[in-house]
Amino acid sequence: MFRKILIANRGEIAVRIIRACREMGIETVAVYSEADREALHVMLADEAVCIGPAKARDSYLNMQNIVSATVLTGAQAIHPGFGFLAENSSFARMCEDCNIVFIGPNADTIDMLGNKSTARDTMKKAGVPTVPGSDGEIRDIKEARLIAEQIGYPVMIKASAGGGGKGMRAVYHPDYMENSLMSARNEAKAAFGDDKIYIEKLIVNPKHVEFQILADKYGNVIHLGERDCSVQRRNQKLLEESPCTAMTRELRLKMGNSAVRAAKASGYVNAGTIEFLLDAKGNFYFMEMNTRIQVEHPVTEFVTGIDIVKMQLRIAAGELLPFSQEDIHLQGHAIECRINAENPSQGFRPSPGKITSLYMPGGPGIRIDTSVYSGYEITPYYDSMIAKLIAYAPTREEALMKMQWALAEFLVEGVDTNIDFQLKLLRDPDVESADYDIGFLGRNIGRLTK
Ligand code: MV4
Repeated sequence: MFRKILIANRGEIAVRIIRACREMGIETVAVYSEADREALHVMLADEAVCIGPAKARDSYLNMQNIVSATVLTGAQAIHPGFGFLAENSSFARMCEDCNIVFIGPNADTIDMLGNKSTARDTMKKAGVPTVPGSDGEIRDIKEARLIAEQIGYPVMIKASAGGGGKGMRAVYHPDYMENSLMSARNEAKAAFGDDKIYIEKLIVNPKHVEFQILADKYGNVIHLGERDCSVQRRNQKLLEESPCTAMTRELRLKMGNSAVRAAKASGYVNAGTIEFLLDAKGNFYFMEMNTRIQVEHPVTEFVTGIDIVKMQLRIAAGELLPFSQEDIHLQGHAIECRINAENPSQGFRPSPGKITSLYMPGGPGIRIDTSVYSGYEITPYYDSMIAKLIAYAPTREEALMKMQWALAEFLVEGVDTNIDFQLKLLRDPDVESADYDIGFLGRNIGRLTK
């Protein structure tokens, strides 16, 4: 096992990784920008290195400074967390070249899965259900029209280098194909410097159901069940839960097998997530594979009893998975609400500032992953998430009620938060019945932000 690792991230995930390391007797090195001098992860780590000014591109995205800090402190491995460099294959390759263990999949796997079109083709070959669509990229409008006629409208134009919805356009009629194709290419070019696109059948009102997988270096791959992440706004998740209420035993078996097959087909190692679209008839389709630990991982940790971050460290250190698929049993129900310093009634505008007073809930089945404290100054440089509140109980009804009471207890003064919005969301009949899909929030946002 590593003697010392460097955490190339900040905020609550950096604190989460430090906690896992401490319990494993691994020394920790934090990196921080000049704006994060007072940050919690800097205080909790054994060592801390300032890697640059506030702007992410000069600090948390500064590969050279991060690798230098790793070499200077004698850390054997880097945990990238999520966001920043977590899915950057050049960074993973730089670590490999400098004989530093990158805690995640190798650079080639990140490259292959980062290209949404090659990822799709890989999954298709592996027999993982994919959305009907083009074989690889679309060259011109003629080919786009042909493919769309073959699969039938409505279709979805997607950017190969994409993800997160950028460069994506739904097309409901041939007359709109040319303009949609052009605007998708322009957006993809602007966002990723790559305007390649592909086309899929549009799946109407699906759920976003993702499967957590763990894969060791010896070809052993298991899944840890699913998370329903359909409550999203502009591809930002707000609420996640496990298990997914639309899941049946046989559907979980089929989707779980597909997730494992997807990981094996991509030579995946470490923790990863396979995202599926699940339609109302129970058909599921591969959407994307995320090559990092996810924000919502605590939901899966509650229902499986497995510490996913510790598993990442053990896999990266070359250990065999200590369990097989038969050992994984989901128990109870977990719900996560993301607490953001933002103002939902003003278009979710971020609300940086000093937290003048903070009271966080607790009690049986309540977990809070956060890096804020009373007196902490939330800076405008990074994302607005200040805490993840997770509620766990034997049934979904109890978990929902526990979450509502915890949100009602949660007190943050000095900045605006989305706590009241989350409370309204949880009381919504469609959320209470779990009868929601990816369009739910878009359809109800007006009523929920009044
Ligand atoms: C889709 C889709 C419907 N049909 N693909 C959104 C970003 C990226 N993850 C892919 N996304 C979608 N791909 C087909 N063929 C709908 C979405 C989508 C979505 C997916 C999951 C969660 C939220 C979403 C919000 C808008 C669109």
